[in-house]
Amino acid sequence: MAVDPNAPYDPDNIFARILRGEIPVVKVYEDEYALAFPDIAPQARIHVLIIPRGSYICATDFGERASEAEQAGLSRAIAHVATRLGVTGSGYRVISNTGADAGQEVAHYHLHLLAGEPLGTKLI
Ligand code: D5M
Repeated sequence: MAVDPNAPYDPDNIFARILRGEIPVVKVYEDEYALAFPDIAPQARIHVLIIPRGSYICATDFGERASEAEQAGLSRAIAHVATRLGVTGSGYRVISNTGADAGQEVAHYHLHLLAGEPLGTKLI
């Protein structure tokens, strides 16, 4: 079911559980602001999710409530992940779905990083 961006944050959503270590993931990158791990249903040769550690539902929520440090931290995490994956030269795409029309399924703000092949018009 699509996420309702106006509903309260659900602390038991799957990414919150991953952040608490209740569901194991392969950590591509982590720091005090962000965690990155492979998407379970990859839509490109490389498909990694980057999530803030804070409890934010979507891009609107994150943009409105996250501190400057959290926003800068997530932005820097994108660069760290891309560097770690070795795709800064070949290129990559960062996408975030918010709400029903975008098809957001998990109610914890996340960025999809797609790379590893010519992406054309590929979205997720
Ligand atoms: O994208 C939500 C994404 O989250 C979707 O591409 C699948 C992915 N997903 C869901 N559960 C997991 C686990 N456990 N590990 C890794 N990836 C997961 P959205 O933008 O909300 O449609």
